[in-house]
Parts: sequence; C-alpha cells; structure tokens
Amino acid sequence: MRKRWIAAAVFFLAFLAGGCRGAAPGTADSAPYEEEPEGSREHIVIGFSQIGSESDYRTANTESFKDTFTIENGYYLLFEDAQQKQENQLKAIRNFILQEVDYIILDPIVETGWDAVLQEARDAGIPVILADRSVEVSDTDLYTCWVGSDFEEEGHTAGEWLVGYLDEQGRSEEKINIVTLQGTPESTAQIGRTSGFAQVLDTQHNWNMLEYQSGDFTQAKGKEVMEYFLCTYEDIDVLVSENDNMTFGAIDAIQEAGRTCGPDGEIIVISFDGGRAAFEAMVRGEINVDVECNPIFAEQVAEIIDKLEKGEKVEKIYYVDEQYFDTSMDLEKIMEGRSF
Ligand code: GYE
Repeated sequence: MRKRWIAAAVFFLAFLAGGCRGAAPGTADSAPYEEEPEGSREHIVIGFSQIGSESDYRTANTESFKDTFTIENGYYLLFEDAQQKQENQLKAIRNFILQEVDYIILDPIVETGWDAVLQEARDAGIPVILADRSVEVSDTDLYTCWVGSDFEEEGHTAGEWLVGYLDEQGRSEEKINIVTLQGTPESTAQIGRTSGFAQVLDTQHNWNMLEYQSGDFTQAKGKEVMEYFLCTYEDIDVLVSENDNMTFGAIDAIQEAGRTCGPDGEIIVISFDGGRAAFEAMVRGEINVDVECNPIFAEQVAEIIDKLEKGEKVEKIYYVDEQYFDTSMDLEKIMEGRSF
C-alpha cells in the first residue's frame, strides 16, 4: 500500500537531491512547503526525467505532464530536466530511487545505456513508464510500458506523401535529390523517422539521398547543417527535416541564401511534429507537409498509473494518435482546434 508522504519531507529530499530547478505550479520544484494546504497528505509521488527543452514539442510535452500530475489531481511531481544529457537522466533516476518515489516516468534521450539503472529501479520495486521515446534493453520487463509515437510510421507517412506529391506534379520519373536533417542520433524519434522514410526511398528508383546529417532537433543546428547542405549541393529538390525546430532553422538558411522553399519554391520541405508555428509556416507557404507528432499525452500516462494502482494489467505499448497536414488542407481551420 501507498506510503504516507509528508509534503515537507518530500520537498526537503527534492531540495537535497538538487531537484529544485524550473518552477511549475503543483510540482516539488516550485510549491514551497508553507503553501501546502495541509502538513501531511497522500499523493502518488512521480519522478519524471525529461530530456530537455530543445524544441516546441518538448515544451508542450513538459507542460502536459506538469498540468496533469498536479497536487490537485493527487500527485506529487518531481520534475528533472536533463538538459539533453543522458548522464543527467541517470542521476535523476537514481535520486528518484533514493527518494522512494511511487513511479518513474522516463523520456530517454537515446535508446541504449539504460539496463543497469532500470534494473536498480526494478530492484527497488518502482515501476518505470517510458514516455515519448523508448529504450533498447536486454529485458523488456525492465520497464512497465511505453507511451509514445510510432516514429517509423511517421517516416513512412512522409515518404508516401512525397510519392503522391511528386506524382501530382508530374515529377515521378525525374531525378529527385534529397537531404535529411536528422534528429538526435540514436534517439527513437530519429531512428524511426529515418528508417520509415528509407523504406519508401528504397522503392523509388529516381530518388537520390544526397546526405544525412544530424541537427540534434534544435533550430540553431538545423540552420547550421542546412547552410552546409546548400553550400555542398547545387541541386536539392527535397529537405526531410525530422522536427519542426530544425525546419525553422533550415528555412532561415534557405532564405538567407536567397533560395526558396515550400509549394511555390525550389525545395520541397517535409517536417515532423506539427506544432502551431509549423502550421503558420505552412500557411506562409514555407513548409509543404508536416507529419504530426503529438506531445500532449500525459493524461494517457495518468490513466495507466490509475490502472496500475488498481492492480490492473496494462499494455506494453500505447501509440499516440497522429496524422499529417499539408498545404492542400484548410490549415487555418485545423489550427483552431489544436493545443500545441
Ligand atoms: O519530434 C522533437 C523533439 O522525441 C518525438 O523530440 C520527440 C522529438 C520531437 O525534440 O521535436
């Protein structure tokens, strides 16, 4: 049965463990003890190791978790931002284990290197739920379940979209030169999107992948790598950019080089995530298509925890529902109903 958590003790431990970064309402890193409505309350204590704040997706994902796992909803959230470093995630998880949290939520930056720490969590009897990205471990029992996107399917969707688009444009026999801006190497999102797109690439005799380069999912690196692509290759027909923020950087590079992109430009732009700023870029005619990756799924994680609390069985994988959006759609209308 649940331990009785004294808010002061949790706050103090979080402070000792260096968990006092980044303020958010209702989380251990913000709510001072004096403001707690009662001295002692029962909460489900969650330790969440987030990757960082490299993209709009990430910001929205963090907000989704902070909005869901609140004191009012019966949770005490210990939130740790790893600033894009796996070593920080390993430290955070070990601190969560020391603090005897009830659940650990891990968004792993890369897939490998988790066996030992997940074994430690298992030995401590703490269930680990993977959120967004996944892990490659020797024994999948080391985590309870994974809630995230089918990244391979996203990459495949992007490839299929390009086949249809080139066909519509009467370019299905033309030589098509492609460059790819990849996400963080060895992350589930990078691996899946690259391999899903490659499955379609392999079926198209006229597509030529000029180069893959990582932009680490950030706008600054996306710009830098696109500048390099533009200097290196004279004829680029398609840019595949594995997230919106790298795409924004790439668009800046394209425009600064006096080149054009989007439906009326020289370079076809395929992006992933589908955040509000990307919709705006599609409306401006800078991006052709955006394959959605939905960061708002913390409530689904809360439902899973609820099931686990009741001793019910849960699935091993939960995929978040997704689609794609392109400039042939009524984007302004679609945007109205979107929260990210
Ligand atoms: O696409 C990117 C982010 O793991 C799905 O990480 C996530 C990716 C997302 O930084 O914007």
